[in-house]
Parts: sequence; structure tokens; C-alpha cells
Amino acid sequence: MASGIVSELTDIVGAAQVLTEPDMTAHYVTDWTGRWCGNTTAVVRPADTREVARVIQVCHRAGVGVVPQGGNTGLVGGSVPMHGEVVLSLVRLDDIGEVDPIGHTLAAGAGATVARVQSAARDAGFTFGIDLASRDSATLGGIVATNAGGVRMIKYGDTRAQLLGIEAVMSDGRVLTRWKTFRKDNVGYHLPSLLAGSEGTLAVVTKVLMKLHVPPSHTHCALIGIRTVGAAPALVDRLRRTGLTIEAAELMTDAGLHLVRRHRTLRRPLGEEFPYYLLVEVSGPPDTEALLLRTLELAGDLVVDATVEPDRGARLWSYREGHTEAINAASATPPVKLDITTPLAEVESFVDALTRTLGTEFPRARLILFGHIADGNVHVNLLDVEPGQAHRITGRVFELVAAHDGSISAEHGIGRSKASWMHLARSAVDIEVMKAIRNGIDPMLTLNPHILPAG
Ligand code: 2HG
Ligand code: ZN
Repeated sequence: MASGIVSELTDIVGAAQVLTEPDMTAHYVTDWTGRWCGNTTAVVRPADTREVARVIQVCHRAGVGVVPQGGNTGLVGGSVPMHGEVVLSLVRLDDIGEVDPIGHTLAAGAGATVARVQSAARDAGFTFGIDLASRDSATLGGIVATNAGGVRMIKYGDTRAQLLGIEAVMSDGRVLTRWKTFRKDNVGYHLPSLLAGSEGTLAVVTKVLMKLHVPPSHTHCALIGIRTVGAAPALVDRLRRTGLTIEAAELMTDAGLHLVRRHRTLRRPLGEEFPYYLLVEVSGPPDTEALLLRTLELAGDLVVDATVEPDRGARLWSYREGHTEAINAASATPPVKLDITTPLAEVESFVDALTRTLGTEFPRARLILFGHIADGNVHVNLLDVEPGQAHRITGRVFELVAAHDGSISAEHGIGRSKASWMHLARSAVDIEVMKAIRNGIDPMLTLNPHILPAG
């Protein structure tokens, strides 16, 4: 019986760190959007790697699944136990280690939040290359498990690209450490990369070693009113050709901006309204502002109106960062959240096809699009979808993604919400190889057993 292990778990972490009462576990068994709600034998909150290893050993021996969890801000239901698995919360492993000012690295426990890591990096004169709106809750272990991208991916790459080392506990309790503070190290498979994006299967990450970056000295931000989706990548291209570095480039729509303005009580950012907006942050030489303004002036019809702010443009970013919350607040049902990529050349035709298809086949669903446009990544949010229709509408969107040669998960992972459609993005052989890796590492499927293909 799964509940028989509770006293063993209590012996390891202490009674205060084992939660079994429904009112105490509710927050851990429901995802942020309210769409995924499950049940657990117990939530266990170990203090260090040794305790993590012992907890996993107990569950492994008892044949009880373990769902690792960080800030529980994932959007695909990947950190929610659905079949009584033990929730292994890593939030107490939140030490932030030294910043190496010569090697440009930072070490931290899996439970450290992205915001705290960003601030430690900033205090030492560096930039941490992952940024996302959930920074105050999302953890380092979580961004590794999901291979988070976020708004700075265009410049620094995804989490995998910035991950140098890991400490992780395997399904039988062994501790794997791959910890080299330098980049050139070609000894065998790069296991940190394999764990990035493994969604809590394969191993439980307990400690992370990340690259840091030297911050740009001059940055400027612009919010630009545009008439077509295609104008966004075209403008990004022009800005790059002037020698400016793109720090971030985000697409928004008029409908999305309306929701955010209502939710955050914000004024209209430009004199009139536009079908689409591009928020772009650029960096470069001391005359970055002049270069930015000149590029926008010379862009002809691509730019209808724009407003510019110095530095990171916190006021302008607020319109973008309010989207996820505003969408959740505005939808009558938990929103259907799909994050997709298409090749840049296909984004506009994908958005056209999507808008047409939804208008005809699901006229009651409200579509809000936004996202990391320079990466071809659009967050497709569908509001007011009747729960019984969530699966069908998701399938329809993914058919369009596949028809445009895209990916059904740009950055949030597969989790529960996309499990039925992996075949649209990966060949049968690809899926077989993934299964073989998993079966070789965790044959009893102890770790996040109901996520990603197994068997
Ligand atoms: C973002 O880019 C996140 O803000 C969340 O990936 C996206 O809410 C979403 O759909
Ligand atoms: Zn995103």
C-alpha cells in the first residue's frame, strides 16, 4: 500500500515536511491554471540531496511513483500527480552558491527561484540568461526539467544551452554528478543536456551549474504598432542588420493587450490601436537609441507607430508580462494553453489558418496569441473552451502546426496536455529510442511515471 510508506518518509525528512492532509496538499496537486488537478499519497519536502536520495529509494522499493516538483508553474500538467504518486518538492534545496567571476558560472540548488538567481548574478555584475514571467516561483530544477526558453532565448539560447553541470538523483537513489565549470569537455554523452527537458523522468535534479553572461551596456526598448504578423520578423531582421543585438522580441495582439490593460489597469500604449504589436529590446553601442529610432523611421510601412523607452523598458514590458495572468482571469474555463513553433517563414500563414479554422469550427473559443516571435514561438491561448472540447480543439491546432512543419511544444514540454500528439512531432524510431533510454535508466518507471512515452 502506498500509504504504508508515509512513516518511512517521515523518518527521513521529519513529520513537518510530509504533508498528507488535503488542505495542505491542494496547492501541490493542482497546476497554476487550474486545469490539472490530481491526488497524492504525500508531499515530501527534503532538505538536501541525501534526503532526496533516501526518499526516492523508499518509493522505488515500494513501487510508488515520484513526481518531482519545483515552483509548480509549468503549463502542461507535468508536475501534478494524477495517480497518487508522491510529490517530491525540491523547494527547500534553495542554496545559491558562489558566482565564479572568472569562469562566469553560478551554482545553485534545484529549489532556488529564477528571480533569486537573477539577483545573485546581477549583484556579481552578470546577467542570468533565463528570464520568464513566473520568475518569482519558477525554480532552477524546474527550468532544467522543462528546458525553459523564455524571453531571452533569442540571445542566450534555452536552458540546455546554458547548462554546464548537474547533480541529480537516479531512480534507485544513486547520485549522479557531472560538474565541470568549463565549456570544452567532450567525454562521452552530455548527460546534463539529456536531463534538460526530461520533465522529471530519468533523474531528479538537485543542483545546477549555469553559465552567466556579461550584461549589455546600452539597451533600449520599443513597442511598435504593426499591421501584420510578418512585419515582426521583418523588423527584427532590419534591426539586426544595423548591428544591434536583439535582447528580446515579443509579439502581442490587440485582443491580448485589451485583456492585460483591463487586468492591470494600464493605458493604451500608443495613440491608436493596431492588430499586432512588436515589443523589442535591443542593445549595442552608446548610440543604440539613435540606431533604433533611425531603423524604425526607415522601415516604411512595417512600422505604423512606436514608443521607445530607455534600458529594459519596464513599463512597456508590463503589457507583455501581464498576458498569462490576464488570460487566466478572463477565461470562463481553464484556458487551453498551447505553445508552438513554426519556421519563421510560416508564422504568418499559420496564424491566418489558425484564425480561420477556429472561427469556423470553434466560434465560441476566444483566441489570444503572443510570444517569442523571433524564435518562431507563438503561445496559442484559447479561452472559454468547453471542457469537453479541449482535446478536440488541441488536436485541430496541432494538425495545423504539423501542416506548417512546426513543433507542438516550443518550450513548455509535453506533460499531460500534449501526450496524445507526440507522433505529430517525432517519428516512431525517435520515440522508440526515447523509450529505450528511459527504460535503461528507470526500468521500474519510478520517476514521473505518467509523463512522456514509456514501456
Ligand atoms: C511566457 O512566455 C510563458 O510568458 C507563458 O511561456 C505562456 O501563458 C502562456 O501561454
Ligand atoms: Zn514563453
